[in-house]
Amino acid sequence: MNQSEALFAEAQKVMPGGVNSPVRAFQRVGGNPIFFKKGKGAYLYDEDDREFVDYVGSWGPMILGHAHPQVISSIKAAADNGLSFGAPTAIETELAKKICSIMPSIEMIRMVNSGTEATMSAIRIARGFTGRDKIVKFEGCYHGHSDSLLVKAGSGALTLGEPDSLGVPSSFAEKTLTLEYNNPDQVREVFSQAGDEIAGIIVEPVAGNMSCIPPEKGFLECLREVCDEYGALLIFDEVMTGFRVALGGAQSLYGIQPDLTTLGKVMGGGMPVGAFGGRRDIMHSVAPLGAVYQAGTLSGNPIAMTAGLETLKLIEAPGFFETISENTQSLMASLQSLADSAGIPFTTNQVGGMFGFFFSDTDRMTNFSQVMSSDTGAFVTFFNTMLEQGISLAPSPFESGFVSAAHGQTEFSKTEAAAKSAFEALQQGV
Ligand code: KE4
Repeated sequence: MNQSEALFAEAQKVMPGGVNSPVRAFQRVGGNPIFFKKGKGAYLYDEDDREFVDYVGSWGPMILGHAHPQVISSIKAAADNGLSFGAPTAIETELAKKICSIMPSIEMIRMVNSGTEATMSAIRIARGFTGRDKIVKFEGCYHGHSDSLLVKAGSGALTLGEPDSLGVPSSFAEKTLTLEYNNPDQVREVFSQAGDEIAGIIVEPVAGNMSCIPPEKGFLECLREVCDEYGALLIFDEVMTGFRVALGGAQSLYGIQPDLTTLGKVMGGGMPVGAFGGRRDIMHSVAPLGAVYQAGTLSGNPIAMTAGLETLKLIEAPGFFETISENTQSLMASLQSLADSAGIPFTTNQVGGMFGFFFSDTDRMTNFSQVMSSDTGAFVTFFNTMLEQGISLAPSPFESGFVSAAHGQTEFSKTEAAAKSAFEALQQGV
């Protein structure tokens, strides 16, 4: 028994599934999760001192790579002054201003402690601001685990085959209309029937929780149009895409201005941080200014703000996103070429430093049903063969992968060599 196996046995005695978030449990890929003890740059090190090239990046936050020296030293310095005061601090305003300058659609912002809190709050604001109850989301999109949004959700819910969680009152679920991603006709049809009851649309502008599915041309534009026509709010859930697919997120890439944006992951630099923000008139409805209540003990705590601010300062460097995007594109092209050489049906999607791959002969994956028709058994073989060779991918076919600024040619060469073996294993029907 190696260290991870021993630790997992202990963890399962006191935590459900031995984890603090379901998708980490390896239930979809078999075997035991690996217990890591250290990260540095593009690498993670497990309790048996094995080294892995990491493409999970803590599910997105670690765009700089693990333990970036400037982020770590800034946190250490901030910690010397105390961890949390439950009172306003200057650094909250500094980070808020920086985000508003990077994403102009955000005129005001509220810090929270997770993406779930951000999206849960944004939904409440949309309902409070419009006086309407219904919300539109898309199948395979995941917006965290608040009741209204755990309806046909992606990510861990989909991984475990439970896109609709127990414990969500039917009165909540019936207020959530779930449509097909990249299907503007269906959106227009639903709004023509119930547009005046819909408080808002929440969408991942690049879906990352049914693996990576970019928006087809016209899809986001359609969402903007129907929200304008029927007085609903357009909420871009950029928890994953914000500061990831581009500095200004997907809204800058596709040129669509949402009414509200939710953020997380990269903006915390690895610390627990989320945020929601948008039009000033809408944000004025948030307590203590307005009647939509939202609060949080550790929201905006100085340590998390320090990590986030340092991270955003570093990713503003000229060429940062161009390099990551080129590297990711090149990695996907290499994997595609290796799969083609091995005769394995395979296709990839990539936006900036975020990517997805599918064992399917569909040329371009654009929606949930296509993803569900891909060969998840082949994914499992590929995942485990890569892991055995020291390449750590997300343990689910319904998650995106992430390239950091710390990934370079050495790491890509290791990845490509491992992938060659993995595709050959699939070819031989291992
Ligand atoms: P958190 O509450 O996990 O911080 O954020 C929820 C969330 C909201 N919106 C989007 C687009 C997200 O991707 C997420 C969380 N992402 C998953 C990974 N696909 C978190 C991993 C996990 O659940 O352990």
